[in-house]
Amino acid sequence: MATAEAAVARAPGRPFAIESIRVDDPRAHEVLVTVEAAGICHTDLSVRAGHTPFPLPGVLGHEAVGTVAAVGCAVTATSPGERVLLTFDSCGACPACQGGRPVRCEHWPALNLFGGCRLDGSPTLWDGAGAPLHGKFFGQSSFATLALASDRNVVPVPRDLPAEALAPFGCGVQTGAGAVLNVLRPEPGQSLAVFGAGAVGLSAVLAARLTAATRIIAVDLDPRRLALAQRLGATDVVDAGARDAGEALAELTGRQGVACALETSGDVRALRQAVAALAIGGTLGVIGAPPAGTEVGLDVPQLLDRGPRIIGINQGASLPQRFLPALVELFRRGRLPVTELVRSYPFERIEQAAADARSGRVVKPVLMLQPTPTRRARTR
Ligand code: CXF
Ligand code: ZN
Repeated sequence: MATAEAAVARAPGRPFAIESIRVDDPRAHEVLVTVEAAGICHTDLSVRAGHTPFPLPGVLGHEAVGTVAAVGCAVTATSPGERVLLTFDSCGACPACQGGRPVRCEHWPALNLFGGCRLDGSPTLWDGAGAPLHGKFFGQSSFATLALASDRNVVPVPRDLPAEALAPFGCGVQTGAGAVLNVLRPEPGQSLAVFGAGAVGLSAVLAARLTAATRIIAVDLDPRRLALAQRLGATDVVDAGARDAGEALAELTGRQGVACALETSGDVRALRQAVAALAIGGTLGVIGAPPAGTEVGLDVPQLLDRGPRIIGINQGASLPQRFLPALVELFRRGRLPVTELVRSYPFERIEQAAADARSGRVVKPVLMLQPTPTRRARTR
């Protein structure tokens, strides 16, 4: 059993509380990681707000980078001292995992969202009074100085790259970039419209620049985000607050529509617009998650006439052990400049970081979990 500092989400709507907690020793396939940096994703805030079900009190955090502190007896994928990214978890044994599609793991919800404990029901975290806390959020709960992950959701990563840029690869960057590079795969000369210029949408724009798509159109309500999208490689932007996005996209494409679209905002109006924006036979990837139970209507004759494909995409349909090293190498070579999205915060400023994510002031806040030498000196 080890001691750590964690941001505990005690109850829906309550601020995070930094507390000393206890973390269980790694079992056979588990990996204990000293967390350097963890990104804040809107899913963390949605759980904290009580909109996405994960049992509280618990520790959130699901995109991180750190160093392996200890491994269970059956772990061969990594060893103590190695730097790793933390990403989503999967069981490794079900047909989807065996077929190389861990995002479709039959235990995905239990391992990543609703469980809050190991699959066998045992807790992994306890608070200072010895009461169990829910952990294993995305198989990690990395808003803590120590995270208990598994040998399937850690991916080795080089030591010479900045932690604040690496942390978001485990969810946000992988989700946006993977949707484009693994699923939509725009062909030469095709157009892609990205609805929502947050961390996921902008990662999709960055990835689209690596393809031969000739039009990359960002759609958002915030002109500052659209300016950023343009700096990152969008060829066109649509301010959906200022004009009708459907009409704007029709104009931009000579009324042909876009071959590929990606909905990252979770707004059903944007989803309808994205379907309507598709060219004949076009493909829409749906990433943004509205509240559970949300439905949208379909114009059935239009479906038959135009043959759109609508695909739900989780975590960029990524096989993390293969995809994340490739993305990190692209980052190293300056071809995926995610640093533009990131702002780092000391761990204890988690509430400010969360507020900045919610207000849209910052695209991707990243918490720095280990005190830097100057910060340590200052607190002495
Ligand atoms: C989310 C996407 C929306 C449903 C819950 C999981 N993934 C990452 O944050
Ligand atoms: Zn996420």
